[in-house]
Amino acid sequence: MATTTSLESIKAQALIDKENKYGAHNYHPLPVVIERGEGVYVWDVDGKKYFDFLSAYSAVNQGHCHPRIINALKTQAEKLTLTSRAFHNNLLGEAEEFMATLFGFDKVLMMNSGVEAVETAMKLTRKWAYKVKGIEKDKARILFATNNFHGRTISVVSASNDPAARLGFGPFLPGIDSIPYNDLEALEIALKRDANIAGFIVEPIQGEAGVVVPDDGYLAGVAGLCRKYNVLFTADEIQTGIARTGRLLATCGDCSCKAGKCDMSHEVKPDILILGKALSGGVFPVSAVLANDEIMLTIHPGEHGSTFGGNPLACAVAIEALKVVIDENLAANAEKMGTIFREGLEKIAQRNRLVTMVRGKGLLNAIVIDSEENSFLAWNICMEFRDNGLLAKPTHGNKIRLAPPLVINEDQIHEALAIIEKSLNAFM
Ligand code: IF1
Repeated sequence: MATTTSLESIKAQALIDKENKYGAHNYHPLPVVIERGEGVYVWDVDGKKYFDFLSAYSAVNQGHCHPRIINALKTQAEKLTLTSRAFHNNLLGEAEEFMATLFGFDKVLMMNSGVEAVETAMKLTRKWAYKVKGIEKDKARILFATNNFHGRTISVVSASNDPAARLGFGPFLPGIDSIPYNDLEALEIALKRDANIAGFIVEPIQGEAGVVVPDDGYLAGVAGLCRKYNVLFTADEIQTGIARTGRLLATCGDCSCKAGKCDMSHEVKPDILILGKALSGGVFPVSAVLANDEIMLTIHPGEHGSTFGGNPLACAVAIEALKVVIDENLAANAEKMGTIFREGLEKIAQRNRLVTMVRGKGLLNAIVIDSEENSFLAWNICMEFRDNGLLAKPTHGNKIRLAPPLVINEDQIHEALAIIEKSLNAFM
């Protein structure tokens, strides 16, 4: 991949060189070295300020270093950080109650990274299949959508069809099938054909695929079909959840849970809900799996867990991060700012033929650039964004994800749109 390094300072270049020398080469970052963040902004090591339009892949929905979340972290860090689950801690029950009530499930299982929560959902799906659904030992299958992204462990990349994620990592986990995304007919055919299917795990919007928003009614259709065939519907809301798409969850309908306290009348209620990323406001790795008793209680002591899962620091941070989302009405702001932002992007697309498509929901958006997936154009556009004070990253070659922290205001949206247009015009 082309790396334009001409504009880096000597200081930044030295830090990049150090990473290259001592770090594994499992990433290809945009050449910018960030050392500070506040709200929608980050600053590099030379003091240059940028709009952050990646938000650490939607982990810093509440904005960088939100004072309330940092305060919760600091206060708890001075008191107790880790007990392991060999003992109880005074915050785990609090955090579980808060999340269970807010999202409308009986129980919560806390983990750390997103992919661990996906693995947890897979284990729950299998356990439920054997203990409740009555599938014969070792016969349970889990269905995924093609072009999914659920994380990087071997069992989770077993469900991926991205060659880069899989090549050289086989053999893969058996018992996995996939069907096209946004295709209810394919789902029903698969469910009808094989009674050993235990669950369907799907993203409400496919993030890595380039912010692919399914048709209206797709998720409701998924929920309905899963119910009809007695199959667990798992929504991976690691990226779409926590107000990112303009609702508390992308699977929320127009229910009355805007102020918290889910009334369980979700338009599309998954059987298993997976959260991560912004569950901690990007302050600390925290993930969680939510489900009702019939599913969650199939796992018994000794069958699953994690040293750090549910630690008091994570609990304190997650509770505060969720309270911030509610108190600051971030879902409503994401909806409103997202609409203004997409309107602005559509206008840019009318004036600049490099933008062939604008898509997204709330503040999870992407533009498609008129180039081949393997061209450097989108990368070079992101370099121009950087030079003009905005950070974003291409996905799948020719798509650029645009997802600022949800605390962004209207003036900032217009300022960012001006940077985006100016940068795109440099390539005309
Ligand atoms: C990276 C993508 C985003 C996720 C969903 C599970 C996970 C993710 C829906 C795993 C993680 C991240 C990981 C990050 C890139 C990023 C990403 F482009 F790869 F797809 F956000 F769009 N489910 N997504 O989006 O969570 O274990 O990472 O905590 O660098 O791999 P994790």
